[in-house]
Amino acid sequence: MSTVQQALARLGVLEHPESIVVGGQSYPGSGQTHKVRSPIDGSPLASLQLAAAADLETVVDAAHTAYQIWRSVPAPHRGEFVRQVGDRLRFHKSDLATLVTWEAGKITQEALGEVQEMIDICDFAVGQSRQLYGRTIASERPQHRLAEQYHPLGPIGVISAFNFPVAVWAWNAMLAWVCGDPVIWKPSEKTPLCALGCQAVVQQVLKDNPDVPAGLSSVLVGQADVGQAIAASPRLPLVSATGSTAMGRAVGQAVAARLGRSLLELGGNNAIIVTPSADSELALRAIVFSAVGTCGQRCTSLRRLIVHDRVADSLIQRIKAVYSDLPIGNPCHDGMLLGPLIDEPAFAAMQAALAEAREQGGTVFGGERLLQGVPENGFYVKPAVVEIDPDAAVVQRETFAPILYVMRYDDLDDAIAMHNNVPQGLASAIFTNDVREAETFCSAAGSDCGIVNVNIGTSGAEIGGAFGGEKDTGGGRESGSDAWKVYMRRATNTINYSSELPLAQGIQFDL
Ligand code: UN1
Repeated sequence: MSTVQQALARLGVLEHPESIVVGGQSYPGSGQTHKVRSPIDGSPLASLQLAAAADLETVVDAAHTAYQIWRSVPAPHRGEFVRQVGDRLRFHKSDLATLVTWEAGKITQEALGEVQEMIDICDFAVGQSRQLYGRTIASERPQHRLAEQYHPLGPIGVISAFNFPVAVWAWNAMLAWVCGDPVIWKPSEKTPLCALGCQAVVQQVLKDNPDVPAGLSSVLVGQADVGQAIAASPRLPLVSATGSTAMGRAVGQAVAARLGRSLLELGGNNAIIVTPSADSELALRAIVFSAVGTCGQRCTSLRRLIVHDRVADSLIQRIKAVYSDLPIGNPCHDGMLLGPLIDEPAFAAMQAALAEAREQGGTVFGGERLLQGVPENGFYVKPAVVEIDPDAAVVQRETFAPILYVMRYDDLDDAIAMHNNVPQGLASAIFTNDVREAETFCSAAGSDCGIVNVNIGTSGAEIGGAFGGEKDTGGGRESGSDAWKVYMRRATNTINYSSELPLAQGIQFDL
C-alpha cells in the first residue's frame, strides 16, 4: 500500500472514491471520467467520474433540508460540532498533510502548516459560536428597544483552488457551520482526494452526532460547469470562491445577476519594499520564503521586489546566491524547500512569462526546468529572479510560479506608487527600521492591499485576521476578525414596550 492509500484508509475514504458525497453518502457524478496524477512524479492517484452541473440540485436539496434543522440549533452547540471536527483534524493531521503533499506538491512542512491552519480556524470558530452578536442601539422613541440580530443565511457554495486544497474550505466551512449554514464544496479537480479526506473527517464526526443533519457538509468534485451552476443557483445565498481573477469575475457576475452575495478571494501581485534601513537578514529570509514557498503558487506569493538603489545590488546578489543552493526536489523528503509546480500547463505558463519578460527588456536569472536529482515526470524548476522595468506588461499579471520581478527605487513615494500600480491588491510588506516609512506604508496613502505587513513577508497570514484583498483580488474577506458576518443575515428589530405609538422622525399621524 502506498503512503497515500494508507492515509486514505485511515481517514476512511473509499478505495474507489466517488466524486459526490453528501454527509456520509457517496455516489459517482454524471460527468466525464477524470484521472488525478501527482505533481511529484506523475503517478496516478485516483480515477473519478466527475460531478456535472445537473448533479447539483439533489445536493442543494439535502443542504436545504439540513438548513431547516441546523439554523435552529443554538450556535454554541453548532460550535461543539466544529470542536469535534477540530479534534478529528488533529488526529488525522499527518494523513491530510500526506494528501496535500501528494496532490498539490507541497513540502511536508507547508502541508502540515496548511492542516494546522484548518485546526486553528476550528478553534477560532468554536469561540466565535458564542459571539455572534448584534448591537443594541439607542432608540429615539421612549420605551423602545432598537437592536440587531444575526441569523443563519442558508446553504453556502464554496469553490476552492488546488494550491490550498484544504485550508480555504475550512476557513469557510467552520465559520459557516457555527453561523448555521450548510456547505457545498467544489474543490479543484486537481486535488479531489484532499477534499474527500476532509469530508471523511466530517463524516466521522457526523457518525458520533446522529442528530446533526448529513446535508450539512457535501462535496462535488467537478469542473467549471459545476462552479457555474453553484454561482447561478438562487438557492445558495452566498458563494465563496478562491482562484483566478478570470474565474472570480465569471462567478461574481453570475451571483450578482441573481442578487446573491459573493466572497471573492482572487489573484495577487504581491510586493515587498526594502528600504535602506531594513534588517537585511530578516528581509532575505522573508523574501525567499514568500517567493518560493509552495513553489510560488500561493495567492500571497511574493511576485515583486521593490528595492532601494542603495541596497539593491547586494540584496539581489544574496537572493541569487540563496536560490543557487536551494534544495529542490521530492517534497516528501526532509529538508526540501521547493517541490514541483502543479502540472505541465503551469510550467508552460512560467516559461511563457519568462520569455515575455526577456522581450520586454528583463534580465532573467534561473527559471529553467530541473531534470537531475528530482523525480521523473514532475515539473521541478529553479526559481527565477527577473530584473525588469516596473512598467513592463508581464509585471502586471499574476503568473502562478516562482518568478520574482525586481525593480529599484530612489524615493519612497515613488516606491509606493509603483507598488500600487498593478490591478491586484492582496498582500504587501515593507522592510524598514524607520517608523515614518513603516507608518506611511500602513497609512491611507500607503499600500492599497488587504494585507499590509511590516518586517514580515507577504505570505503565511495567521487565521485570526481577515484575509482577502482589493481591486482585482475581489474585495472579499474570509477567515478571522469579523469575516463571520458575511455568512449571516442581519435583522434590525424595533421593540415597542410602551402603550403609545410614537412614530420616528416625529411624524404626527392621528387617526
Ligand atoms: C491562498 O493562497 O489561497 O497567507 C491562501 C497565506 C496562507 C493562505 C494562502 N495562510 O499564505
